[in-house]
Order: sequence, then structure tokens, then C-alpha cells
Amino acid sequence: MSEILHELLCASEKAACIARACRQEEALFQLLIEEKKEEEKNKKFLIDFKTLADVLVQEVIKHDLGKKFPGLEKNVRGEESNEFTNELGEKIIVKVCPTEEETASLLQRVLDNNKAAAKTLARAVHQEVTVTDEALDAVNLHIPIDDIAVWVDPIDSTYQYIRGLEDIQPEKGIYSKGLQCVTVLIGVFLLDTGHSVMGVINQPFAIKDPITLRWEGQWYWGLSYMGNNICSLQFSSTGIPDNKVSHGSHQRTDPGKHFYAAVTSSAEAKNILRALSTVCGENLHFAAGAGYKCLCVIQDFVDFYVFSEDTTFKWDSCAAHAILKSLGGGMLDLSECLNSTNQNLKLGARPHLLYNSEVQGAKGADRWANKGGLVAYRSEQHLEIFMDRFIKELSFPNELH
Ligand code: 2IP
Ligand code: CA
Repeated sequence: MSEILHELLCASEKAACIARACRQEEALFQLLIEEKKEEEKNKKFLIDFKTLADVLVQEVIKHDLGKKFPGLEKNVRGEESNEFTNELGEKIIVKVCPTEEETASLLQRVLDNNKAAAKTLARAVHQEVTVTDEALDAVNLHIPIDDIAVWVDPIDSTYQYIRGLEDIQPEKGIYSKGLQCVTVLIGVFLLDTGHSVMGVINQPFAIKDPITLRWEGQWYWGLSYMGNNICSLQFSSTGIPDNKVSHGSHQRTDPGKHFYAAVTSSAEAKNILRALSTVCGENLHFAAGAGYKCLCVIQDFVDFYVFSEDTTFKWDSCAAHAILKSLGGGMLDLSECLNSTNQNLKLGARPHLLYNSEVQGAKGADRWANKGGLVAYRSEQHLEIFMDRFIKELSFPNELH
């Protein structure tokens, strides 16, 4: 078994448990939905609860990975900073303390003395979460801890998480919004090359039990390292490798012009949308959450996730990138694809997203933006044909009609 991958899975599952607890435990849910007016905001510590939940989940992942692999915690990176400054200028650091009681009292300070919420949250933070995954037991691969770093997105699609829509109906397997679009993303990359090598996507709200009305999660993992490519989706529920690998419902039966399916953001630029809808027709979908859109490709509901803007970040894409690689696909810089000739793509000089270098001249979170946008795919062969059509349509609109 790959110990590191198993630990990532446990960390993602604990994160998912905390995310579920914040919605399902009354003391926490009240805080989550509380829309405080400016003047009612906690005067002492200016942290809203959703930010606290995000930061805390990131700290839990960092803490748990560091406990198992001492030193790795220094290389766990994410969107959130765990340092807050209150109105008095005091710094407060949100972290996992050695005991549940200590974590509870730290959280109580942050949560304006709300003892019940602090206790519930601390319990979730310190609970023992173990996962069993038969398929993972079969993986035997060692990656030196000193060679890797980790990108974490503790709760991707925070907006859908707060909004909490529970009854959205999927279209061709895809949820355009709702709790299903929320994911916990943990991706591992190699420090020297920046290549993504291992990833876990945990979907805390995958299925709602119709009897208990409680949510159950689902996880996906993938590993692509030194020629080894293994993905949780390659295994059937019996733990035996499943060679079909396609678990989605997208049927490529029409070899005509709407052969491919894609998912994108509603924030996508108009010219890109126009070209995408010409190439994909009724197979163009919209969905919330960068991690969730990647999951739609991983699950084979669509062939591509295309996004031209610079508003996704390394923590949004690293985990999915490794899983896609393990399935024979990947994630490329879209602007570089559009600027290169299709021949280049064919020759294998594909501009894969890298995870170890900052955007020059950028500040804050933008240092880690996927500046040129992205295209996520499962099949190289399909990518070539799709990009060919997409580039033609962008350059010479309407010729495909
Ligand atoms: C967001 C989230 C958004 C996404 C954006 C991400 O991360 O995934 O949904 O925008 O790119 O950075 P869109 O849904 O339009 O693709 P977070 O929720 O963690 O801020
Ligand atoms: Ca995100």
C-alpha cells in the first residue's frame, strides 16, 4: 500500500467529516448560515465562520500529514493563511493543538465565546478517521517525502457550500450547482520538476441518504509517477481492476460536429463560449466549482473542462491533474495550447500545468494562479481533434456551420 496516498485519503475524509459537521451539527450550522450585518460582526475577532472552517480544515490536513510524515507539514501549501489579526492588533493563529480541550479553548476565543460550537468543532478536528480502500491496498509505490509538496484546497466551491442547495437535479450526470459541487482537493507535486504526481478529490456531499437524510461522501484518487499510472476508478467495487475505466454516461455515438462534451464556468469569456458551443452544441455544460468540473472529466461525464480566465489556482487543479494523468489524460495551459500549432500538441510537447513556480510579478494569491487558463482532458487522441476544431472555430467563427 502507498502510505502517503492512504494518509492523503484519511486527511481528505477527516476534512469531509468537518465540512459535513458544519452543515449537520446544529451549533455549527447556525454559525454557517448566519449572515451578520456589518455592525453586528464579531468586534473582537473579525473572522467569519466560513473562513474559519476553511482555515481549520487546511490546518487539520497539514497537522495530520505532518504527524504521519514529520517535516511534510512545512511543504503543505494552500489558499488560506492561519494567521488572523483582531481589531486590537493582536495576532491569533488558528491551529490544531495537542489536545481536543486546548483546540476547543482556542476556537472558543475565535468564536466569540461560543462554547458549544467550539467543542463540537474541536471534537471533529481530533476524531480518529480511518478509511479502507481495497484498491489502494494493491498500490505499492514509494515516493521520497523530501521530493514532494502538497497543494490543498480545504473546501472548493465555498459559495455552493454556504448556499447549501440540496435538491438540484443532475443533467447527464452533471450538477450545475448545489452541495455536490463542493470538493476537498489534495494534490501532490514534485518539488524539482513541478509535475503533479498524486491526488485525492473528496466529495463530502455526494449522495443524500433518503432515509436518514444525511449526506454520504465519495472519494477518488490517482497516482502517476515514474511510469506507474493507477486510479481508483480502474477498480470495480470488488477491488479487482476494471479495464473499462469509463464510469460516466457520455456517449460518443454521433461522429458529427457535436461529438465532444465539455464543461465550463458561467464566468467564461464570450468568444470562448461561442466557440465551445459551436464545437459541443448541446453537449456544453456549466457547473460550479473548479474541482467539481475536473471531477466531471474524471468521471467521464464530459471530455473536457475548458476555462480561459486566470481565476483558478494551483490548489484548484493539482489533485485532479494527477488523477487525470493516471487515466491517460492531463491538464494543460490553455493559452499556450491556443498559441501552439496542433502539430506541437501531436508531438507531445504539451504545456502541462506546473505546480512549483510562481507567476512572475504577481502578488498574493495571484502568484499561484493558472494564469493562462486550463484545459483538462482524459484522452490525448480526443484532445488533438477537439483542439483542432476549437482553434479553427476561435480563429474563423462560423466556418463549421
Ligand atoms: C473557486 C471555486 C469557484 C471557481 C473558482 C475557484 O474556489 O471553485 O467555483 O469558479 O475558479 O477558485 P467557477 O465555479 O466559476 O469555475 P473557492 O470556492 O475555493 O474560492
Ligand atoms: Ca478553490
